[in-house]
Amino acid sequence: MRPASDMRERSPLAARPSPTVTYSDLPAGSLPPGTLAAFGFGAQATSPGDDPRWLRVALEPLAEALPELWTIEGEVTYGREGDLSWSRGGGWLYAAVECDEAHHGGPEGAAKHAYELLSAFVAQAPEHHVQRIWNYLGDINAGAGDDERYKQFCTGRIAGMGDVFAQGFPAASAIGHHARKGLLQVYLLATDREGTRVENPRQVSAWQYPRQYGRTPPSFARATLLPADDVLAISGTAAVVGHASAHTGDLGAQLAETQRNLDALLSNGGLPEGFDVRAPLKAYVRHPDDAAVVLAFAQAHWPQAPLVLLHGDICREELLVEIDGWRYR
Ligand code: 3EB
Repeated sequence: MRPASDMRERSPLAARPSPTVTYSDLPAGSLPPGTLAAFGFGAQATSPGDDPRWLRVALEPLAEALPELWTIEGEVTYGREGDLSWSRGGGWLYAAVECDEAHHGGPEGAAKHAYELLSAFVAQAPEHHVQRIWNYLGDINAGAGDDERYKQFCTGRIAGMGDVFAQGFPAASAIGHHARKGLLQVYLLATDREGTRVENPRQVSAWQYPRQYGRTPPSFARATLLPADDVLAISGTAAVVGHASAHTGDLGAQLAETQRNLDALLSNGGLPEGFDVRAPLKAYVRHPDDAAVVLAFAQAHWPQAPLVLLHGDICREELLVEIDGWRYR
């Protein structure tokens, strides 16, 4: 039997490359041609005007952060329907939901609402293979034991995921913001062909986490190789080994463990080693005072990789840093 990647190469659709992800200055006033989505970071980000493709991410930058730009070759159409914004072009779909927990009874209800909207939208779209999804909620570690807000979010997320996610979970990040109370932001990248999920042999798959991490295990894959086979979309990656958090209280050791996990994902996904100039990364840092250490680590190990450093809480209280991003071939 031929490997799946070989079959993809024979499909006429497979020639269509993945969106290009960069951190770049936006021209004033309007988004550049081919923009599928654009993200500003934090309260000071400059909006290009009322455009459904633009999202203000509720995480504050801890160093200078240019906007994140997703571009494709070809025409992009876009619109808004209630809490949901979308854009599509070249076989790619961006969709985002922003909502207020107060209208949905808390983090569980808000997550269910957001995922129901996204699932329903994606289900009727030709681009119904969700590859990658991002989640930002406030006070992520508030609440004790099974009532921790992140765990409530996980329960609502799986409840709202429809059949579109039944084929397997997308790569994801779930990060705590410090912006408007009750704000939930969820956005995704989907496409018209199946990607390849990649797990990390150093880690238990998240959906198989044991009961101690909550009633509902988190529903995400560690990474996705996008169908054009040209880029690995890497989930939020932290110092988790097996299912346990490693190196509580030790930022340097957590960074080194995170790097081993990232390297394992590259290797398991069949990507070349390391993060070069075509590997835009994000580091989420729990304590702003740790930003300089995280930045120095990234500069020492991935000097070429574009990096955005954000103030974000990791979904396990003992974890100090998490890194995600893209690795193009
Ligand atoms: C971990 O490895 C750290 O719930 O979507 C990383 C990426 C984590 C995504 C999610 C959670 C999520 O378990 C936490």
